[in-house]
Amino acid sequence: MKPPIRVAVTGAAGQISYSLLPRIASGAMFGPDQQVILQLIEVPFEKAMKALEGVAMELDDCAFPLLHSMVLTDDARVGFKDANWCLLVGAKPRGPGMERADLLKDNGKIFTSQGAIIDEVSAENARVAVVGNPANTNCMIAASKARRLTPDRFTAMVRLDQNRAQTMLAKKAGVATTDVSDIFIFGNHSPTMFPAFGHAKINGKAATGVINDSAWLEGAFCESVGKRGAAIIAARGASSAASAANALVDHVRDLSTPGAIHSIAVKSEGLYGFDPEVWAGMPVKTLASGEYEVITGVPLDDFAKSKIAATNKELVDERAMVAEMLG
Ligand code: NAX
Repeated sequence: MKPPIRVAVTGAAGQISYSLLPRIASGAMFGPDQQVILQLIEVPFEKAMKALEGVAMELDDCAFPLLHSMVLTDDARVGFKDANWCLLVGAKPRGPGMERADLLKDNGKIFTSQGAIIDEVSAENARVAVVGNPANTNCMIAASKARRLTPDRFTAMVRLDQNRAQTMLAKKAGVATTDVSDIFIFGNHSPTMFPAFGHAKINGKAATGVINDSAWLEGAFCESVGKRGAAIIAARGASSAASAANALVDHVRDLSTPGAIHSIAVKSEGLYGFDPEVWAGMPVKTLASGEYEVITGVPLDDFAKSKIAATNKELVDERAMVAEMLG
């Protein structure tokens, strides 16, 4: 058994965390020989902290062999102290009649503060994964507050979009999800993101050839991946939770698995036509060193370029709306 690592989770009493925390404690995220200390962070309200106590009681009742201990706190300085991974799930939801700009600003305040505190108190080389929406821009804001941790330590989650796209391609082709590979997500975690089907493979062959329906790929497929979150809300009466938790398990596990090829949102550095300063979904490969590199040279046709231009514009607009919070 490896010595325990510290995993901080914000929004720990929320619905995604309710699915996420048992997966972390059972070893799905860090492997079957990695003990974890869960540092669970909530807002300083009695209702939230009481709910968090209930979640911790249930985790205790699972008697997970890998769960070393838990810290329950409404103080981010305590929650992020010496954390090896900071999973930023908590965010302010969009209320009725709320403008996107207000949502960006309200969440910007949370991620400004959390980015600075993480930089100050987390472990050497800590990693941050942002789920709370608008995830890409929240991640950019948090990273902009860091002086010690480098921008590559800050990633946002687009893996749910990748997983959704993978299953939709598999269903269309009548194959197993494991037969589909190399489906990458470019851009924002929002309906503008682009699932780059042109590069996807089904049993090693070009998905475009196997499916042979470009109208579906460019139309219903892209639209369904982009609007899947809204479809879940319409059906379930609540936003994606188990699938979002599962995607975060995949995101973190693949960032710790040398050779894994997957999509994460990272600082673009100008690749694939994105503004250099925004955090955009990109294909990456995890290296033996534990770092990752963006996979370059994915060919993009005019359709792909136009989709990337649209999602880039949204990211640039979001950046402009929170400009005064950066740096
Ligand atoms: P819930 O509203 O169930 O839970 C959020 C929790 O975060 C609440 O318990 C709240 O008290 C807590 N919280 C709020 N501000 C906090 C802060 N400053 N510090 C600590 N805790 C804080 O939402 P849930 O369904 O769990 O979703 C969480 C976030 O994930 C939302 O922003 C949601 O939009 C986002 N999602 C992102 C996805 C992605 O793929 N990137 C997909 C799923 C989800 O929509």
